[in-house]
Amino acid sequence: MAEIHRASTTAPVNIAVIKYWGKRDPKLNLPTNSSLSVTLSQSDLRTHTTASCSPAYPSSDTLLLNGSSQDVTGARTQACFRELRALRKSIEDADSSAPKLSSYPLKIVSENNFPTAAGLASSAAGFAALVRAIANLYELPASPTELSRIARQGSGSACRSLFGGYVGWEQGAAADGSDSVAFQVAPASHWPDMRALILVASAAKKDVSSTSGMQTTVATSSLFASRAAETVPRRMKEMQNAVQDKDFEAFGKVTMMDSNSFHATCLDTYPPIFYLNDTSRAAIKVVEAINTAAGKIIAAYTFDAGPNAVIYYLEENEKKVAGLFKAALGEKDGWAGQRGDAVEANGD
Ligand code: 2P0
Repeated sequence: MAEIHRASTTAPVNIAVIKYWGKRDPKLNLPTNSSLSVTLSQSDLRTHTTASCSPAYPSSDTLLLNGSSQDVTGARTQACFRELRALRKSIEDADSSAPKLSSYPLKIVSENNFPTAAGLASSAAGFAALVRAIANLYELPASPTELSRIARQGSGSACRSLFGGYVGWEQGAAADGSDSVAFQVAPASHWPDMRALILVASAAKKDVSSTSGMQTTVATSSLFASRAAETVPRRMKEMQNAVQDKDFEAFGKVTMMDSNSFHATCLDTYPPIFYLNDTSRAAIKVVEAINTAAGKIIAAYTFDAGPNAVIYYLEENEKKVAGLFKAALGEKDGWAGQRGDAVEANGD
């Protein structure tokens, strides 16, 4: 029987507190601004991926996501496969006894335990897991930084899911994208009492995909240029300082203001893009009420390309934030909550 080589990994969802929105190079997923995220790692917000290859497999590569067959002929998936195969090929060229895995068809099987394409960064965890599973299969000595450069080509935000804790993505300047990689701002252990409450307002697929939405924003929004050139560079520094100093008030304020700024550029896009809905706005009001009652910022909301809210808070304020949220929104508004910690990415 022909041999089958196999490796598995998991990758966590990351939720940006400084948002990536806009590409200067759509082919390589090179962004118009740097971004910063917190890696969430509750057990049910991960992608689990097994990569295998065998000379006995049918001739083309395959990808199964949550049991359904996916197209792998797209340029992004192909870019990841091509880069990983080239790295494997260099191992095989240097060592004639190494199995010729790079020439075998790949079979990728992935499972998400959260709504796909509903603004919960499914593509981030998905491409991060795909790239690391194949890197493990090929026994590549690649660093997380190197893997982040490859995963970025699958989906921009995926590069941030190769690290744990607090993670930046440097926009870089090189035309080939070699310096557009993720870096760890701080491990989760640096600020371990950070918590995230995920409020799922809708698990439906979003109307406007991030990829097309951000291209329309770059082409039409007049707010966008100042966000990319001035607002985000300033906030990247403020956010890194807030994380280093474990200053929740600064972290929370920048998080909320950057979410607002991102959604303002969406509204400023023509035709406008509406990701927030009435339920999202109700969540913003609850956060404002919590912070007003506390006399300081103890909760911070952020929204990605969809209506679902992520609320960051510190463990010491669990009752005041998560407790109050459940009481205020309850079941009637259709929110489903999930609690998570900021933890390390899987390092395997
Ligand atoms: C982020 N988002 O920083 C921002 C905030 C959505 C809003 O990264 O085209 O799926 O695959 O590079 O990574 C969503 O964009 O876009 C995203 P592509 P991606 O998390």
